[in-house]
Amino acid sequence: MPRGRFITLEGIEGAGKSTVIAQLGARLAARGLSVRTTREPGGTPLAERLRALVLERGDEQLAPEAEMLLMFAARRVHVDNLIRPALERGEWVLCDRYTDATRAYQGGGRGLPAALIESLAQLTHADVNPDVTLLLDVPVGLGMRRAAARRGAPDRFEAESTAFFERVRARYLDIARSEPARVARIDASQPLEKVVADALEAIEAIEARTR
Ligand code: Z5A
Repeated sequence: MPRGRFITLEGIEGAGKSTVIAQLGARLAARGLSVRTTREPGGTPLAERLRALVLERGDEQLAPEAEMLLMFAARRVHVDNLIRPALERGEWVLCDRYTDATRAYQGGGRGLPAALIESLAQLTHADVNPDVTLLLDVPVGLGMRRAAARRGAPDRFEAESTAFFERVRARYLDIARSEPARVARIDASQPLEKVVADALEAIEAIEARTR
């Protein structure tokens, strides 16, 4: 049984990841592929409970280090119970966020050292890394407007400043520049149909190179 493909979607809030992943999943399934869509933090019952803990705006302090460790704890549960088994069954896993989000949010946004994040990534999922990452890139103002138009009370991240999201976006763009063989930047300010078409094209281009 050939291993499936692990495809991650990344970007700041309001970039359109949830919307695009649903359409990509349907388009890939229509080609006869077995597709599993999931998200981080979360994706399994236990990891979803960790998601609720890390996103809620409580009274207690949650230091950047604690936030990062909760992200990796949820990720390990997700990898062991959903992602790795699905890939071994030959499925294509489409995941809304993965470790690039930790690099961008906890590294770029919160200022934690990149070396620390890489050593935890190695410890958590040395054998499970994305084949393709689609960075849905939008200017921060547009992402914030889209997200604000849709949500209720803001969670801990949605309450962050524009400067925070500018740092997150900048780190994502650095990752895309430094790993062009894996990461494709998609202009997600375009109409949805064009974003989905560009995403499919990027998957095909990276697949063709690695075949
Ligand atoms: N986080 C972290 O810090 N570290 C980590 O390691 C991980 C995560 C894994 C929750 O993530 C938070 O966790 C996240 C980072 C942190 N916080 N933030 N910010 P999440 O992915 O669940 O939350 P999110 O990024 O806030 O999701 P989102 O706001 O739902 O963004 P989205 O999925 O990219 O957007 P969307 O829901 O698909 O689209 C938003 C709206 O725009 C919606 O009304 C769409 O219809 C519309 N839309 C989408 N695309 C278009 C286009 N092309 N044109 C016009 N309108 C569009």
